[in-house]
Amino acid sequence: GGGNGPVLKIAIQKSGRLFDDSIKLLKDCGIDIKTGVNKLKADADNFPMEVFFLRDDDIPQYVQDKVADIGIVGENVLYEKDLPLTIVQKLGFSKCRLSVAVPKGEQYTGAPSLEGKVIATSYPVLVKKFLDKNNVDAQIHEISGSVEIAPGIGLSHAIVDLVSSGSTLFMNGLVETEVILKSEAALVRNEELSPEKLEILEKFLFRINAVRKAKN
Ligand code: PRT
Ligand code: ZN
Repeated sequence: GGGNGPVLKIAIQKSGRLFDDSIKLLKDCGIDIKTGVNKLKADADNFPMEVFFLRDDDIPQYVQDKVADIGIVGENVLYEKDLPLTIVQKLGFSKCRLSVAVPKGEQYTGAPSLEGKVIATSYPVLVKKFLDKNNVDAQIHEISGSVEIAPGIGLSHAIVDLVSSGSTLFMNGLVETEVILKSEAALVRNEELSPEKLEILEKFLFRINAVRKAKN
């Protein structure tokens, strides 16, 4: 920020589970930004970086479209969007898993147990891939939130949703039966960055690695 030189534009989540750790990562890297309510973007004071605050779901597309050069997003969202973006660095936070869960007491011996069933999920692309890989024919019912209530209200036989502690599943009488994907926050980049931007990215990555090494 500040000068007229090239800046690296980074997209991070506006608020939610990725926000605090994304901001902390920048801070630990010595990059000072002013966050504010309803701010869409902010310049770093002491590093050639501009920060965009977005819904996590929009981050892969913005990086793909070069609105942002790099972004921090969960692997679950990245793979669901299925865009040709490269992970530059996994970041070790916001860890969770995308799992199949069924009502307690229901049999589940593997993907074939889903044959002919209805599965509620917010991750239709990843579920479809999982079903196809296992040659299972099932109906995917896409819902955007509160997936865990679907079996209880008769909407589906099973769900595929993100799990971290497992308490949401437990409270809804569901049991996690198979992990489809392990996920954590990742730094992604656009494939076609200018040499100047790549140089800034290298500096940023160097700092990220120093921070991560200091923690281990
Ligand atoms: O507004 P915006 O679209 O940006 O945010 P969002 O509401 O879509 O996402 P947000 O902030 O909830 O999550 C952002 C990212 O955090 C996800 O894409 C994951 O990569 C990661 N993450 C890590 C999680 C969880 N852990 C998690 N537990 N995202 C969601 N959950 C939910 C899950 O969907 C379920 O409802 O938490 C519940 C389960 O948690 P447990 O602890 O009860 O198992
Ligand atoms: Zn989201």
